[in-house]
Amino acid sequence: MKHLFFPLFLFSLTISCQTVPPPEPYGAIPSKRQLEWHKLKYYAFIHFSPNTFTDKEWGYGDESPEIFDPAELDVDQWARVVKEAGMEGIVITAKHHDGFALWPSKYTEHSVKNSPWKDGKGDILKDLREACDKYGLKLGMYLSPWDRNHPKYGTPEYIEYFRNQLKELLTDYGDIYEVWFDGANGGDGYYGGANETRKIDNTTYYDWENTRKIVRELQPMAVMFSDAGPDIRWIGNEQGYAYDPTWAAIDSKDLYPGASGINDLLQTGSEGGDMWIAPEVNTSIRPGWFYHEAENDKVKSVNQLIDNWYHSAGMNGNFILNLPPDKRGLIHENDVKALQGLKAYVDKAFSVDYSDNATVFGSNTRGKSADFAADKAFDTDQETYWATDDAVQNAFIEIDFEKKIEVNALLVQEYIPLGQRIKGFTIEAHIDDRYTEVAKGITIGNRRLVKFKTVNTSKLKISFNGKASPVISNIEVYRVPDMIGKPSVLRNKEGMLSISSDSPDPMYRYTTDGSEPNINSTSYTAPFLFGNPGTIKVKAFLNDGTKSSETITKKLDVPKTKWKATASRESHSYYSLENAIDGDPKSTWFTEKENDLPASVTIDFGEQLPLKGFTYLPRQDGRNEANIFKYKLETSEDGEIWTTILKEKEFSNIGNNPVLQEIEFPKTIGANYLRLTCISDIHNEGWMNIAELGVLTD
Ligand code: FUL
Repeated sequence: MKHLFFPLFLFSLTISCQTVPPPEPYGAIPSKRQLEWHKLKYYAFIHFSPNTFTDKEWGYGDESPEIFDPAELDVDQWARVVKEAGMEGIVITAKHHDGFALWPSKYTEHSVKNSPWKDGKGDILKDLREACDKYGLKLGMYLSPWDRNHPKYGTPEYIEYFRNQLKELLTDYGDIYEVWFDGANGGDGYYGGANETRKIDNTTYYDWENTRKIVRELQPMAVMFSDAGPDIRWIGNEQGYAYDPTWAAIDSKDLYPGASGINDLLQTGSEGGDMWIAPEVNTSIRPGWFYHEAENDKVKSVNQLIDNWYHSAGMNGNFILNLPPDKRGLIHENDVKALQGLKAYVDKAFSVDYSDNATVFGSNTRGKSADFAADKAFDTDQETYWATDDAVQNAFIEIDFEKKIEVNALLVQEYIPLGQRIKGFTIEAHIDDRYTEVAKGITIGNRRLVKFKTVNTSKLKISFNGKASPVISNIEVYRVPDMIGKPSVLRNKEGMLSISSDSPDPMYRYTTDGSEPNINSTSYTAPFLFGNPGTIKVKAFLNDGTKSSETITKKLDVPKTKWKATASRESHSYYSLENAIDGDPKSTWFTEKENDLPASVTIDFGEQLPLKGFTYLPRQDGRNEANIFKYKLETSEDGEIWTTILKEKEFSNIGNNPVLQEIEFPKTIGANYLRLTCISDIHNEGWMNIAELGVLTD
């Protein structure tokens, strides 16, 4: 029961409530279909295709449909897992870049109808529709515009094919809430046997205007995702992070199909942008988008997912989390466990809203009307809101708990049908008889979760600076569980291993025999030599050990102590070559930018190593220029005679998802030298970078 601290005005409140008009909308505002989408916050992505069986991220398009054989495929399991995770829908890769259709499309033979699964009589989309209906989930379709299988890709005939497939998806599978058009276009592919590079002009080839009409006609309520909206936009990274500020609007002049180099703009949106195209925050629960057995122990931790939660559903976006089914056709148990962990956290953290029994006060109330009083931001009705007089753009709300309580998080929501109006807010807690600032931020929008240090307080004050008068539909106050930041493990070139974290003074315990560390395991006090290949597991503990972090497992190969690196090209300014082998993922080597390639780096191991493969980590600073796309890998025993191990390979999707690439060789080879040659970088700018180069040995 909410009390409004406003007794003196009660009389005037009741008589004026009939006549006070609501505020006028400000700036760009969402459409009806966008508003429906904003009511969601968390749903699943499913990446499933022949890639699941070939261990690839981007299929070339020449994969035989025969390899698609998920023996235990159970879409009911997917839907159940998704529902139990608290998610509200599923977007499935009906067709990824490899062109393979998960439904028996009339227009191609490259589909499930030529797979052993269900003797070619199966239709994953139909089964998934039924499962979604059973569990009350929405269904969305990802249809890749780039098709590395289709012989006519690059010609107008392919556009017709693409549209025909789109029509099938939007007619045969019930209500579709979201259509996902991927902007990725890598160039080369199988293309019906041509095996060539096909360049298209992204800005015109797909004739989006007319393609979009099909969606509007067949599924008027579906939101469209693409690199150019028109309904929702990419957040500019695949790590699952929106930051402050995140404006829902964006300048339409900067957003067009095929626009590149706008990741920063996609991230922030545009203050005062003319189109409402809010961000969808995407990431995969594993490093890759498709299932890879080698990533079974690299599933995002619960803490990591919680961090994503605050930076997506809590940062004016919706959270789409990818759950790639494995070769059996099931969502892997490790992924399920992580999902359940996030669900348990969210349920616990946001179970008690401490504003529920508080008295609230607004520094101004629109026309002194009860309809717009501060308590409207605390009721359960999302259609009511606290609003101020038009002239009052800076105002505050005070929440009086009437006794001291511990709190550390706040949920704030603007009433977005009237636009995104707030630019700047502060949260203060009443401690020792005065207000102390505990958090501040720039944007709020549809949903903003703010975490701050735990305070013991009887009152909170939230001040808003509006670009127009503030219109706040909801505020909730929480005491969320404390978290211990995960430890990070670094080993430098000399093999010295150090452990750190951003939590205050934790105690670290570790094991090297594969067992789970506990409070009695070896204690870490200072960097020590970790001179051989091995696995270390680290856990941080606080206080008497009652609070602990998640366990970090780090596999370390041979140390790089004796390694020497040389390059075919000069380094770019101060980005020294040593950065590529110093063990620090934050330091990166860049070559000079010379507008041509190849360029290569050679490592002299100083000894012979049994090489099973190599690892490449591109720059980790959130940018992707100079990331290696196509490469050649050679080894040598004497530095003179070289053997080509991998002739021309690609690091698929390394532009959008710059995670560690672990590449296994066809067989183990003894080598004293390794040479990595960059054949092309992702933007064809003629340079390369390496944050860390490593090896996989037996
Ligand atoms: C990217 C694609 O290239 C990836 O394979 C994945 O589908 C991701 C969601 O979008 O652009």
